[in-house]
Amino acid sequence: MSPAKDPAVALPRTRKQRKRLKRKVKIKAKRRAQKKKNLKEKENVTPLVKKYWLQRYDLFSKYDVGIKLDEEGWFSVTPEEIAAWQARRCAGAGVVIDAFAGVGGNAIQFAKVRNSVVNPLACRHVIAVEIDTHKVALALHNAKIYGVQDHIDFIVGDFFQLAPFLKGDVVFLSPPWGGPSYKAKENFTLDLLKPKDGYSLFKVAQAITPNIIMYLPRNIDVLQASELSWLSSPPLDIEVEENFVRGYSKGITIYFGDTAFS
Ligand code: MGP
Ligand code: SAH
Repeated sequence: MSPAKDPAVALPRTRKQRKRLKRKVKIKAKRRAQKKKNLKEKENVTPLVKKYWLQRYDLFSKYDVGIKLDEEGWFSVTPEEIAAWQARRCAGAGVVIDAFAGVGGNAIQFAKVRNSVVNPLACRHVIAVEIDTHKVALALHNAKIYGVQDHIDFIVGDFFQLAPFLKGDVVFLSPPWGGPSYKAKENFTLDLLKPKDGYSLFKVAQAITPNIIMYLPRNIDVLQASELSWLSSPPLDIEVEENFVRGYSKGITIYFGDTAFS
């Protein structure tokens, strides 16, 4: 067999074969570069962030496209699978207010549902409120990666001050839980939420709409949180759901009003 005919040493002869080989080489080089980038990144993350960095693709499936987070963003962002589920749960809502938008984990998924073929009317627009200017910049950047920036209005400000001026069909509340040390409490009560307790927060949201979704710690006092539904007369419908990623519990979502059993 001549060397040219030996498949082991055969060189690509047709244009198509050459193109395919070029593409393969490019992909391999890209993978190598990404691996190198990841190793460098791993060395640079703070000890606190390391655990969350290892879960980066659960947080944002498009992480490698250039997602950016700050330290609080790393430990607070809602994992993508959970955020996507919560977004699907408020199908039919025209405007969703994400009161504590962080680096955009939830806002992006709320805005994405709009493009859904299954329900083209779902979650038309997102109003994303966030007090930290830097986080808003990160959230906008991340929203661009997912191509949903045109469906989100980012507002820099304090939700408690802005609430009286906001209109929406659903309010989503994922406030700070006081950092990763929230787990130290056996029973996480509503007064531990930041910057204000859960009752005050709920009342402020309720003035906008009874359709409220709260993302809370997995050690939340569920009975106490469920009692928020009694702040309305008649009491709001309520549904409590535990959220898992890869079999690990990550948080509890409570749906009130029309978002319950939707
Ligand atoms: P975690 O318990 O700190 O991480 O957060 P993990 O990987 O479950 O660690 P383990 O050691 O307990 O197994 C779990 C999830 O809770 C995060 O992915 C965030 O979605 C959410 N979360 C955590 N914190 C501290 C906050 C917070 O302050 N606010 C909000 N809204 N979400 C948070
Ligand atoms: N769901 C978000 C994470 C929210 S973490 C995500 O998936 O990315 C809670 C966020 O609330 C933090 O980013 C914090 O800066 C913001 N925050 C704290 N107090 C606030 C207030 N009064 N109004 C609006 N945002 C606030």
